[in-house]
Amino acid sequence: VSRRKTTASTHLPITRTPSESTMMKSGWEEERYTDGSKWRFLEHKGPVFAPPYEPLPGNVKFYYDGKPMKLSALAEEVATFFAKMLDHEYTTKDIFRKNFFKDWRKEMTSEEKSKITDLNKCNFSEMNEYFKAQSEARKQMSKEEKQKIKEENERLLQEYGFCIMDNHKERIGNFRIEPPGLFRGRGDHPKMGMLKRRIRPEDIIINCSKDSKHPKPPPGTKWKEVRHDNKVTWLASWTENIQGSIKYIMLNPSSRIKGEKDWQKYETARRLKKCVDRIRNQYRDDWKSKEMRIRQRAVALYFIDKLALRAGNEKEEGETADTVGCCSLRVEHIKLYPKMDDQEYVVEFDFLGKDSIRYYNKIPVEKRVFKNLQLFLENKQPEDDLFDRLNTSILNKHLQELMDGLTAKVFRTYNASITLQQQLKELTCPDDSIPAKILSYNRANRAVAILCNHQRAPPKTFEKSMQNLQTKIDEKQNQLSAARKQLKAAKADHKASHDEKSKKAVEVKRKAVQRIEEQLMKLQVQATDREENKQIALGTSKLNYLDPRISVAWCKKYGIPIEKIYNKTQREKFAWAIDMAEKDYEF
Ligand SMILES: *[C@@H]1O[C@H](CO)[C@@H](O)[C@H](O)[C@H]1NC(C)=O
Ligand SMILES: *[C@@H]1O[C@H](CO)[C@@H](O)[C@H](O)[C@H]1NC(C)=O
Ligand SMILES: *[C@@H]1O[C@H](CO)[C@@H](O)[C@H](O)[C@H]1NC(C)=O
Ligand SMILES: *[C@@H]1O[C@H](CO)[C@@H](O)[C@H](O)[C@H]1NC(C)=O
Ligand SMILES: CC(=O)N[C@H]1CO[C@H](CO)[C@@H](O)[C@@H]1O
Repeated sequence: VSRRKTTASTHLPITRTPSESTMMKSGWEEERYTDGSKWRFLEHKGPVFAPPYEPLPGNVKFYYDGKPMKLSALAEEVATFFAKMLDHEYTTKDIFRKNFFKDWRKEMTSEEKSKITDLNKCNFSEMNEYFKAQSEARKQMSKEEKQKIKEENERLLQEYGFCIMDNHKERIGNFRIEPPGLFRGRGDHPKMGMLKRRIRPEDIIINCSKDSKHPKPPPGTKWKEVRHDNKVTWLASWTENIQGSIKYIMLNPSSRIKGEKDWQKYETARRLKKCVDRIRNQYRDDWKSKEMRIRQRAVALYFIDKLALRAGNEKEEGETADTVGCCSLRVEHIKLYPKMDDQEYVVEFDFLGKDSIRYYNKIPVEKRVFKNLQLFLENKQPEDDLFDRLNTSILNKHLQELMDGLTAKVFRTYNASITLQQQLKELTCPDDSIPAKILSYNRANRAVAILCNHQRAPPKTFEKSMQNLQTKIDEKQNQLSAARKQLKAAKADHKASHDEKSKKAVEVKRKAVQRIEEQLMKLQVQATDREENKQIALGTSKLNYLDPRISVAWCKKYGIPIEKIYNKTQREKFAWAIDMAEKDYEF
């Protein structure tokens, strides 16, 4: 029996239904194949490629060393990527300029190459002006023109945005291939400025079933390969040239198969909850081990459990930005304080984590952990590894032995979800108004985001929007005192005359005061929420670490509309949970 509805999948009358014997039914999902395959039938139209390059009009010139110079189409295209970014800080950075210039020269004709030898002599300002004017023109487009673009997008979505997987029509997540451009990367990425190449049909591997209508490559081109691998769920893949990583076209998060993956993730975290005590006891024992490698592993595991640190990159980091995870921490990233203020055994962490986000934290640890850390630091230089007998693959292997499917991320998911559940229990007052309850929800969410180190820079518009809100609050307060005065006057009037008309007037005024009080409260709650949210990003934890069934169950319990917690995209992603959460779901 199907328990699940999604906005995107519609049942199609296709007769290739898998036979019952190859399916098992468990939990909410409709069908899963016992032989490890993900589908029996897969049909789609392939990706939508970025539009071809349109050469610049003749009057827009590039200047080299003060003189106009006509570039070949390839060189001109790459130059426009730089010209478009001219106002961005990136184009002033040495690494960016160096990488760009090196890759740009590869696209030049030999004549251009011999002439253009110094980026500082290149003048892109006319090109930059041209793109600015174009973007301005796009903003000024008429309603009809905008409508036309919207219709074209809708047509592409209808044609390419869906596939048929078994007997479902499913939304595809990212069916458009990113246009070429210059790689940015986060933080001080050593590859910033490099040319992100145009992806062509010849780069694409298509995955679909043998007996489906295969997608057609654009006229005059060929796919790299068409394969029929039903052990995977991607529809197309290619290798991007900057990091050499494989990119995939996948189903939308709202699809059946993505929902199942999400569901499994939280089920794994729930399994950890059952055995976390055993794991904790074991790593505590291991702090006393005679073997250094076991002690290091046990201390790292303690950090992952207690601080929700990431394990670190399995690949050699070398070429990418200098970010670290637990296993790759270096001596320079921690400081030990036997005593700090009124706390003992304090460890101070300061390093750049994933996406170059700074992790800074001071926490007291257990004495045995502290002594071990002192031991690990002995005779080491700042740039030496803290855990010299440990790497990410060793740790991950150990986690697998502790529990099937266990990774550092499962600890994050587990701690995030259980923290949300505990916080919701603690913070929600049944008698609160709906806005106050939502504030409690956001506070619980915030506790998790802090745990996961999901910081953000305060938005540029922060002060301004707080001021606007404060103005609104002041106005409401004035309205309220005026309304209260009117109520008082009406009461006095009623006391004097005792007639029906004045009684009614009191009622009307009383209601008005009540309404304004509610509006004021709503604004005040909003201001508190926004202030507390200044430097915390709630989205990542909400989307990736919090079991949505906890939120859904909370909403059902307190009669909060789900729309107050999840926006449209989030509701699509969590359709599986919204549809199934029991009233009293416990993580
Ligand atoms: C670049 O060219 C524009 C004219 O297209 C000129 O106004 C500007 O001064 C030039 N910039 C430099 C740094 O030479
Ligand atoms: C989650 O992490 C916090 C912060 O380190 C820790 O204090 C807490 O004990 C953890 N909770 C659970 C249930 O693991
Ligand atoms: C991790 O350490 C083990 C044992 O020392 C070694 O065999 C393995 O190659 C290392 N892996 C990485 C990715 O460094
Ligand atoms: C929903 O919220 C996320 C942030 O969590 C945001 O990125 C997304 O654009 C929002 N979607 C809609 C439809 O508002
Ligand atoms: C070339 C390529 O795309 N290979 C991938 C095929 O799919 C498997 C499973 O998803 C990947 O592991 C390969 O890297």
